[in-house]
Amino acid sequence: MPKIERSIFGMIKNTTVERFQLENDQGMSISLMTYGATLLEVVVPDKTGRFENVVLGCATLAEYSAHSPYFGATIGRVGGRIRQGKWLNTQLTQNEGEQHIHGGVNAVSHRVWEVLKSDVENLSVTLGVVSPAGDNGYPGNLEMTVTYQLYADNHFEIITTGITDEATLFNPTNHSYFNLSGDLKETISEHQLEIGASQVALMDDSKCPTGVLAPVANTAFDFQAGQTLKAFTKKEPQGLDTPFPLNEGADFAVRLTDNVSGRRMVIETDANAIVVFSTTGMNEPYLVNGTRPMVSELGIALEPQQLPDAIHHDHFGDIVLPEGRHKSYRSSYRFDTIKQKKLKE
Ligand code: FUC
Repeated sequence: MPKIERSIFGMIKNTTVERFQLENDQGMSISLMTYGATLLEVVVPDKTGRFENVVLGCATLAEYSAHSPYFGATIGRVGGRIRQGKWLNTQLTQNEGEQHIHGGVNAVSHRVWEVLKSDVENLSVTLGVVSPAGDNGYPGNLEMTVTYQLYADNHFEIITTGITDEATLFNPTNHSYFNLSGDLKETISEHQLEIGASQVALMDDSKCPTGVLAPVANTAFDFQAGQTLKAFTKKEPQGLDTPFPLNEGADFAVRLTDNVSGRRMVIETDANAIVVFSTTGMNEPYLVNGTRPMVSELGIALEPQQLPDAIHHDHFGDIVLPEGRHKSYRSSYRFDTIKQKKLKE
């Protein structure tokens, strides 16, 4: 029987943070918490049927609030960088050099969300938060919700909505880092990465897009037929921290495959881009999932969102949320395994 287990994950400033674990009939589960509407765990079988976790996280709430690089967090109001934190006459918090990033300081990724609904019939949990007018400089009281829903066929969806009482910016994302080896056995260097993008957004030294969308053909950034991260970093040693505009009508945004465990994940989204961050060079002293220190390429963040800094480039899509208009984004994460090679008889 599908089930939802509700428990207490921890306390932050006298507020209780709850954890929900959703499990389907096949034994796949996802866990999330009310702090940052964060995805904590995704447990899926490998090709031999072994269930293991395939996302990066922290063992405790204290670690999430102290140093998590947005592991699994819901990011809002706007994911990625906004050049100089400027939108017309509005000045947003400049929290990365001169730029604004990931909604600013103590944004919704670092707040405790309210539980709006836990529905065992549909295996879904909906959380909500209000970002008050003036939050990190943004106008309008913005009401956000995030719904996590797990399906019987081993896919889950994240639906994020927003509504405001004064025009504001809205471009949320989920910032999960994946590692399909299972329980962080290997890094992701040998994972095969396919991206449904014939173009890539060029960036300057500030990591903000210049506005140019360049063809990937005959460059290292061509992931259309798939390549391992290792093959990519041979050509581009700094790794990926890169927005890819998705091809219209593409079957998928991203397909990630680990040949060793046989696990495969396909992301589909109605956002127009995927930001890929390969954690290359990210060696940190803290433990991931309470088990091993953060090392380069321990996980890959795949962030479905409208192209970053869209507000400064008309062809990047519209992220202005007008007063009273309800906006919703949906991303789906589908898991299966590739067939085991037939052994000769
Ligand atoms: C991604 C990147 C940033 C940053 C953050 C933790 O979204 O674009 O560079 O390191 O994650």
